[in-house]
Amino acid sequence: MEWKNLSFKKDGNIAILSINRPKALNALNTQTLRELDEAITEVEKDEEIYVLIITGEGRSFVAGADIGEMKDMSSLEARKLAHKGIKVFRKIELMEKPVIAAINGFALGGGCELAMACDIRVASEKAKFGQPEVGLGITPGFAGTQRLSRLVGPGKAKELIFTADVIDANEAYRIGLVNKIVSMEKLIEESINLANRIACKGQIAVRLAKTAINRGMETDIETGMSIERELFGQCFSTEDQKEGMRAFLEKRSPNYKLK
Ligand code: CO8
Repeated sequence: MEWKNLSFKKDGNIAILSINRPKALNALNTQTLRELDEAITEVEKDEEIYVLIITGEGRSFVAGADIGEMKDMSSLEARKLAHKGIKVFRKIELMEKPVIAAINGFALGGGCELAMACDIRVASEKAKFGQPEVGLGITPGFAGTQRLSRLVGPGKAKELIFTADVIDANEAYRIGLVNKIVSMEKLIEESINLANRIACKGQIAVRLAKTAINRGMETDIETGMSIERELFGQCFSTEDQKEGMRAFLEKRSPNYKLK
């Protein structure tokens, strides 16, 4: 897979996708969003990939949408770009395979929104987070108002969005925006370790669990519980469920086949 603003690596069942536009601190322009969309489609199709890691090249994860590209946009053009970003990030959120954001540096505006569309966030101690849009005279536009409120609660989300404050990794961890903090040197290694801990489990179950959590978070708890019950039942029509339970009883490691 070849792109201008992305780099891609595959190692066993783990894929690493890096936003690679470091001169602009990996700001998301239309082309980068298009490439990200294509790359996600490829990752979805590739049966060897179990877990995707998204990170950024250089000192930034993603410093937001491209301000140069946005500055003279009409209202219609801005809506179209927002739609594009929302669609790509939603695709990441809804893809069956788990996605880890390995946040190396600035995750601002669209960058924070990209990280929040991933399932799990691992931050380097150098990472910085914020929704600085109101400082530019705009609101967040890639679903930051929605995902930040759901992740850290509406009060904290409003504080961060209204003030445009940029917070460090410790504060992001304290408010529940990231799952853990690691050193910059260990960021990719630790993210791969985490990905491998997921990749050795039954992938049908991992994917159904992701669906159950996502769909459950977007509905009431009764509906969420009935979604879980359905997906739980589905597991029992898979060979992996038989293998997982047989392996436990035979005191050996399971050999999952994604069937
Ligand atoms: N867009 C375009 N270029 C950028 C961006 C960006 N978001 N961020 C940094 N760059 C560029 C700079 O212009 C600079 O380019 P050049 O070398 O050509 O001058 C280069 O990257 C390096 O940046 P700095 O010199 O500013 O580096 P510093 O270390 O001094 O500062 C910061 C780093 C603090 C990250 C600073 O660059 C910054 O504040 N960047 C902007 C952060 C921001 O406001 N992000 C939010 C953007 S708005 C957004 O994301 C909305 C999402 C929804 C959009 C909906 C579609 C319409």
